[in-house]
Amino acid sequence: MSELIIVGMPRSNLTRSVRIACLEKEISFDFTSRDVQTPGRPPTNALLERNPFGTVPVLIHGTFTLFETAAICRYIDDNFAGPLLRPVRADKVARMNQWISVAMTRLDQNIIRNFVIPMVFADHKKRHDPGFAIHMNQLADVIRRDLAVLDDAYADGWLFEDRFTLPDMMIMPMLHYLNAMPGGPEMLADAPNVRAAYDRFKARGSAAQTDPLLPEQILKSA
Ligand SMILES: N[C@@H](CCC(=O)N[C@@H](CS)C(=O)NCC(=O)O)C(=O)O
Repeated sequence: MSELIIVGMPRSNLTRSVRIACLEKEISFDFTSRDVQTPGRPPTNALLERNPFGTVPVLIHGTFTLFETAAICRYIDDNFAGPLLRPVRADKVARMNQWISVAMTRLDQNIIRNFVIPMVFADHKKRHDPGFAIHMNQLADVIRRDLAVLDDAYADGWLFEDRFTLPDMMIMPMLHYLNAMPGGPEMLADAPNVRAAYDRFKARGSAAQTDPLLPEQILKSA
């Protein structure tokens, strides 16, 4: 068993970001979903002992336990040998922290919590409710505006040109879910630099190894 353990769920976009960071850092780790709650259920006591907020991912490194995706990703980059997952210059590090903050506070909310999750879990009746459709269209407009901002930021490749860095590792798994939603591919088509980055992401080994392999029936029904 490795001394580094990532606790989370394969379908969790944030758990995926952390697993991608470990793979890109080329460090060995164990990934476990043991004692993690099933969807819609309250956090298990075992998870609450590791993270009192009851969310994943959680990192366990020997006797050290850490929650919050951004903190975990930075810990992985700073504490292990391997390729650097961030830029070097101080101003660029500050810019990276800006994008991490945008990813964690804005994009995760707008794309995953407000759009993807309600879309996936809406039942047949809800999906045919005109009020729901209007609401989802408004949320889609917010995402389109976010993608337009990102499109400028991805004009030169990744956020930091040819270096695949931590905020890319946070944003790309969100786009994976967005692309699987009705209207998602069209939203990405309107942001061609983001789309190109997403296509490069899909070709990476770390993306393939962490692909949540979305169940076909969930996507078709969304
Ligand atoms: N701010 C937290 C958010 C973590 C989060 O919301 N994780 C989701 C999975 S992607 C989760 O644990 N959801 C289950 C729940 O909230 O009960 C972080 O950055 O790690």
